[in-house]
Amino acid sequence: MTGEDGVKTPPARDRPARTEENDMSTETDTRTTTVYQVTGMTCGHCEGAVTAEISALPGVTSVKAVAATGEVTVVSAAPLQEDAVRAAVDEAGYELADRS
Ligand SMILES: [Cu+2]
Repeated sequence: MTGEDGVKTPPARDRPARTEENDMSTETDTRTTTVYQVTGMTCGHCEGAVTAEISALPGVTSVKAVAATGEVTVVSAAPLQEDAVRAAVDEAGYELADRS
């Protein structure tokens, strides 16, 4: 995300709205919403498996997995360690895509 010369983009955390393609953590009060990209999900069963595994992580309050887009939206009390999320997704049989 390179702006024009002299134009500074404000820090991400200061901006309330985010674009879908920029899947980074957003802090809202004490809750953190993070959108992860998971590869390999094809149906509701996949969504359920990923949701169940990530829901089991400490501090996670909400998980919404969408097989069609591969997006998994996780709401947690504190920012999650990506390694932990990756392990949970792996446990479910899928793969967490690298962020870019
Ligand atoms: Cu499936």
